[in-house]
Amino acid sequence: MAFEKTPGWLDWYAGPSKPRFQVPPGAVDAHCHVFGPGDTFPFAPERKYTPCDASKQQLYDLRDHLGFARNVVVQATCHGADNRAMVDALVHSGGKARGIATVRRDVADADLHAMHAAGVRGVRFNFLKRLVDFTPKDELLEIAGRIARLGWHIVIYFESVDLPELWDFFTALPTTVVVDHMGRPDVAKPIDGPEFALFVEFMARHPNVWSKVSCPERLSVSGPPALNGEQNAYRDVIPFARRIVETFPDRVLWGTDWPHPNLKGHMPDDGLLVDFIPHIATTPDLRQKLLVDNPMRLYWPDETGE
Ligand code: 0GY
Repeated sequence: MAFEKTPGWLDWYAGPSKPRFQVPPGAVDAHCHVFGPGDTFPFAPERKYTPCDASKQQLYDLRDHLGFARNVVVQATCHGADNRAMVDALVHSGGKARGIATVRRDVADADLHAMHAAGVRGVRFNFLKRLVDFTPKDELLEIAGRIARLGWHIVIYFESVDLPELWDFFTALPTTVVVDHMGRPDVAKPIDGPEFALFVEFMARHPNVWSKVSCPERLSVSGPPALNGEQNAYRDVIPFARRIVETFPDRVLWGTDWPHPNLKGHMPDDGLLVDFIPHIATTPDLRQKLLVDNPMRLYWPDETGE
């Protein structure tokens, strides 16, 4: 089935540069997606955007090019609760990928067990209205209770202004909770202002909460290397990400977010995104935790990074 991309859609960056920063052996790209290909794995009727194709082989080629060893493939909203493309990527990864699914209340136990066998280790609850329709909290809590029994965790995606309203719901979740992209702070606001302070407090008070310190290209107002020069790329995001990495070094993850859905303005060179890592994790010890020890503990607890 042929799909027409959303007008203005930016395709992922072909031919990314080789990063100058060498990630430690066994590093995990803990936030990335596959899209289709649409003629094999059709996009969901309820989707809010139609992307370009971004296949598992293209993802794994990027992994090798950037020097990573493993991936965590997060179900993208354009596939709704049809997890076949993501699961297909896992089963063809040779054990080098884990997955985060989207499920509805009607998911069968047998399907959850099959996904577990394929490498799924969590579900994502998404609160961005531009990406998903509303799901009642009681349905999410029911799902949370079921997946907790499998030892899975919950990934939450929300915007910082919504944290006060969602706080009680998030703190009622019975599993490890991983926040996407630091809860999307507004980096034009002061780092010590009330909004980001609330997010730091959220993590400080709840030891089951982790954060991905990903997506400078999505959060930055100051912009990409082309505007700032490589040394200053996304410089406004650095203090926010660094604060989280240094305050919670054992509860942070990093990911490329390839193929970068819904970006406006520019598509990042993934090699330069990797070169951003030493700006936010400034010592070898912090980088080892961020890129290897933490994701291995969460996704491959029975293995050590190579
Ligand atoms: C991200 C961010 C976005 C999209 C999705 O599943 C998705 O569609 O996650 C976004 O548009 O901010 O993490 O990939």
